[in-house]
Amino acid sequence: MKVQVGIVGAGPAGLLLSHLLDRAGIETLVLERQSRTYCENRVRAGVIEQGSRDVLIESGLGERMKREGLIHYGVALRFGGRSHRIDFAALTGGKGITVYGQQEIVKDMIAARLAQGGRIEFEIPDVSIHDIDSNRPKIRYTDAAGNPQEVVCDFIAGCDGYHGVCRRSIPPGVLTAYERRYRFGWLGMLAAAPPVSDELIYVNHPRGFALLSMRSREVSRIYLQCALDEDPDEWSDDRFWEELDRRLEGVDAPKPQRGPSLRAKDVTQMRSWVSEPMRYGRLFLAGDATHIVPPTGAKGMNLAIADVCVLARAIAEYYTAGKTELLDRYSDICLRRVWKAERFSWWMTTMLHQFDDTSPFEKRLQLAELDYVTSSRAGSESFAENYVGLPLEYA
Ligand code: RFL
Ligand code: PHB
Repeated sequence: MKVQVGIVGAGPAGLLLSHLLDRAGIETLVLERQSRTYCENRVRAGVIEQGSRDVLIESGLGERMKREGLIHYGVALRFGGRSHRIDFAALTGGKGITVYGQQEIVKDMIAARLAQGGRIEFEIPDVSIHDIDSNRPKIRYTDAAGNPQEVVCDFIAGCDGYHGVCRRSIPPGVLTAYERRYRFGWLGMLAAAPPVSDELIYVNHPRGFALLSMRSREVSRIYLQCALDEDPDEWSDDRFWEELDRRLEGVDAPKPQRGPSLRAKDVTQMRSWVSEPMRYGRLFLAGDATHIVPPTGAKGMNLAIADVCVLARAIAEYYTAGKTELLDRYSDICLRRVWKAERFSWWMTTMLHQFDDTSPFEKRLQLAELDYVTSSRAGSESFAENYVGLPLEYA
């Protein structure tokens, strides 16, 4: 079998790449380890940057997001017992973010691909990639009927997340990894409870960070800073809500309306990690397969979207004009944006969480930083510009 671009992974990166290439008349095959149901129900990101929203709408994937997504023009940073609103619209010339679940985007993308005759094969457990440093890279796997398959590609896109096979198929010594791990996690709850506020609230409290987000006007998504080895089963709904109330104490303390969990609580590890370069031979890595940010800045899926926008354009330029310049610069172009998002996510994580090894001096600095960000025009402008998303660059 032959296909122009073989894509490993049907997360936001792989699906959007397949969609964008299809619009440029380029044929793809997407291979995914998990089932369609699993991919469509994995609760992860919730915040879509202005630029990602624009890409989804321009490429014809935004209809349901436009109807059901909630547009927010600000967030609150809460510390010292008070909330401080950052007004994105005023600070960024009218930009905002859209709150719309990643699994809804994934559903929309899968539906669009299949409606257009796109090929996605789910539940493929044994993808392997070969000859990536040649002009005829290959993907081998066993299809659903149990038949071994070999697909010869012009290019392979590794969109298979942190635990995927693609990055691990690059010979040792080629990649350099930069990493920072945090000694805490986020305990997440999805609850049938109306959000306490129209916008997200990020909380710095001596008992630990909290984030009040949402999925709709009826469903809240809330996170509490927790230990890395926290056992979610030890958290009843009541215990979770009580702890949240403690972290919201103070003047004008929001009083969330409680509701039952809609699914098991989960613990997310916090990590900053970049593997460079994002390309080896005819293998191009995108999204979580090549960089991870802690979720505090809400950047992971947005970076995945930005990567594949550049990659789709570079591959299209190869087929239409026979040029490889953009492909050759893919990694450099993406990494500039990746590192700025790494910086912002690390900075927000550092500013908002309790660290077990910080001195009283550093704790005061953290509060001074929050005070600066919320009271100075320059401070809040920089926060707002990064949160709504830096411009997508193609050169
Ligand atoms: P994904 O979504 O992990 O998709 C990779 C796909 O590859 C498949 N796969 C394989 N397929 C075939 N063969 C193999 N060997 C394979 N190995 C893996 C996997 O099954 C999967 O379907 O990566 P992608 O597409 O790069 O997308 C990245 C985003 O999913 C991720 O960055 C975000 O979820 C991060 N994130 C957030 N990002 C935002 O932009 N805004 C947010 O508000 C936000 N909040 C979050 C988040 C991530 C979180 N968690 C759980 C880590 C909140 C949380 C709690
Ligand atoms: C979410 O709604 O899941 C969410 C929102 C903002 C973040 C991270 C996660 O920074």
